Amino acid sequence: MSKTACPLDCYDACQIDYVDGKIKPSKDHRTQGFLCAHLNHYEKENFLQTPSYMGKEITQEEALAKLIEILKTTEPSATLHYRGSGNFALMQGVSDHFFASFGATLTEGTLCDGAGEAGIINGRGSNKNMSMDEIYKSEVVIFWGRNPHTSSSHLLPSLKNKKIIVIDPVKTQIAKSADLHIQIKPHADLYLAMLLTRFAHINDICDEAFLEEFASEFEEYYELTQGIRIKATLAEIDVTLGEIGELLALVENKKVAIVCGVGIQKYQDGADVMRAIDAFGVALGLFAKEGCGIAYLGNSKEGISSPFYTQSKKISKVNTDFSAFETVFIQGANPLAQMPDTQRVQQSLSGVKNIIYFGLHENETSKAAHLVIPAKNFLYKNDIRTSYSHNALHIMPKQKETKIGISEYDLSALLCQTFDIPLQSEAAYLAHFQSFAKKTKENMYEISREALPYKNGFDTDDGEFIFLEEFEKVNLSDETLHLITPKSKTSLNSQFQREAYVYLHSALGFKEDSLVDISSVNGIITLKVRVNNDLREDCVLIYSGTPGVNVLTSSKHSLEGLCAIYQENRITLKEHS
Ligand SMILES: Nc1nc2c(c(=O)[nH]1)N[C@H]1C(S)=C(S)[C@@H](COP(=O)(O)OP(=O)(O)OC[C@H]3O[C@@H](n4cnc5c(=O)[nH]c(N)nc54)[C@H](O)[C@@H]3O)O[C@H]1N2
Ligand SMILES: Nc1nc2c(c(=O)[nH]1)N[C@H]1C(S)=C(S)[C@@H](COP(=O)(O)OP(=O)(O)OC[C@H]3O[C@@H](n4cnc5c(=O)[nH]c(N)nc54)[C@H](O)[C@@H]3O)O[C@H]1N2
Ligand code: SF4
Ligand SMILES: [Mo]
Repeated sequence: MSKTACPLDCYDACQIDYVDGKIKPSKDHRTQGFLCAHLNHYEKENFLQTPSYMGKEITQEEALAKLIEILKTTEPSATLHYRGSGNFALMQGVSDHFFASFGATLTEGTLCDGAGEAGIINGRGSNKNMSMDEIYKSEVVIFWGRNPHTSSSHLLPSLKNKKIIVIDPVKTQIAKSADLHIQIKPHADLYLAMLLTRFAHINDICDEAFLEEFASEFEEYYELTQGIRIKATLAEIDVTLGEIGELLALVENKKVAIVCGVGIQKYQDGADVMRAIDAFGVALGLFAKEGCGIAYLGNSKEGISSPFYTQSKKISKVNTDFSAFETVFIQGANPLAQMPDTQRVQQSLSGVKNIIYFGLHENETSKAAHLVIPAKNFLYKNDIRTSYSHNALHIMPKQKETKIGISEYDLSALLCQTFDIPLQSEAAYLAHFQSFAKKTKENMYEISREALPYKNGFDTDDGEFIFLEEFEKVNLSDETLHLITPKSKTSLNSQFQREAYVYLHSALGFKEDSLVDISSVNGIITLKVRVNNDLREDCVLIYSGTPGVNVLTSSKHSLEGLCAIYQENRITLKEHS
């Protein structure tokens, strides 16, 4: 038996026992003896088997020779390395080292969590996450724009004896059994967070000692919350005073975890939304106390320095101008499905002379690529994995050999050798990453991070939390519909079993299986309807990974955090004729 870890882009980062050629769940306290369906079916997946050039199958040697020829005949300044936003283990970064040293352009920004992270850093000075291990110790868990049955299933067993609050426009599976579900209007969380803070103060349940020590500007912030008209705002965001009272009664004097997901921040002002939620946590004094805190999608590389050279010109991952390059090398990403504003992406890629796709699966991007190079999956290469929701570091040794595909390290080593760029051995890089963790038990390594961050105050200049001083008014009018585009249970973004439907409340009048034209300012798509009354009447739900969904989304950035804003655009519907 050998220990390894799930390589998929998921909060849980489960540990695996590889036994007799089979993937089995580890019994460690986080994985708890079960893996989700993605990994249980992993080895039956359709992985890319053969490299191809211009649609014709070629050998691995020919593919690598072609890659070298392309790079030799393109100016480095006309070469772009586009790597995905997902967290697929640390050795993915080795190709950044080659491309940056070569003089290519790399990308910055994110399709994922950047707006929320910017909000956290604006308030606290850094992004130190509440780990899953602390959530286990909480008495009350608030799932705020996070869907644990889909994206954090390993939190579920620990929830049995806790009070559960859900703030989500969708009646998710966890909402159905929660003690309180606030089925809020999308994009209304900043108002709710500010009103909760205001009523926490009025009801006298704030942690005054904590505020005095670490958040002395709280009075000014309270005044800002007083600028919100209560009755009109509650009506606008579709929350009642009763729900606010119930929430505050549930959290009073309890160990509370506020578990936020990316759902709250897919908007231009996503940073401010997160910061207002953080401020509510500050008011309750949820920092540096066991079982208390605010969990978000943490930085999986917190406390780990990169051994790779990455200094280069960088352009945004959100609205990348591919057309400015002659050669685009795409790794671990499917931008033609997952980037916002698909029509723009298609246009921008259409004139690129050499599109190279380096990934595991066939998808929209591999089909548009001139040169396709299959990667090796985690069972056939050495790697190391960290998580964005806990502090484990999992070593992922190669389990078996294959002639199919090439690892990120081997590809980079070949390119570095060809272009005379220094590169350390694979073992040296793996040892570098491992040096940031301590062995705690047989086969368990933990990164040296504080269990209860911010014990000595926030990481701001004076150790105090910095509250929002102003905020943009959000247009929540009901003339058009809100797009909700969350994660699907059956796919991991565009990998695995992808969804193909638009989900609508029956009050919108569309019949099951009918076709509907869905439009936004960016484009129009047609999808089959699934009627679902767990949605609000003002929402249109299309899961991430659904082919076509990003025709509807905007390639503008969040105001802070260089992040995509998948839910900013409003939607109109028409029966397809
Ligand atoms: N099965 C599965 N697991 C995954 C993934 C996957 O594709 N499939 N993707 C992985 C990745 S890349 C990520 S980033 C994580 C993200 O996983 P999560 O953080 O859970 O993010 P989402 O599923 O996008 O959204 C979570 C919830 O936010 C709600 N929501 C949407 N808009 C709003 C809003 O305005 N306000 C509030 N309060 N709630 C809102 C949605 O209804 C949804 O229930 O999941 C990872 N895990
Ligand atoms: N509408 C909408 N769009 C979204 C989102 C949303 O919620 N709604 N979510 C956004 C978010 S949070 C994210 S993170 C992005 C994700 O979007 P992408 O980063 O494009 O991720 P995936 O769709 O998961 O595609 C992953 C690709 O990486 C390849 N791959 C997997 N493992 C490896 C490996 O080990 N090596 C190599 N070389 N390749 C590998 C797979 O074959 C696949 O092609 O999508 C974003 N787009
Ligand atoms: S829950 Fe997440 S980490 Fe665990 S097996 Fe599934 S995809 Fe992998
Ligand atoms: Mo993500």
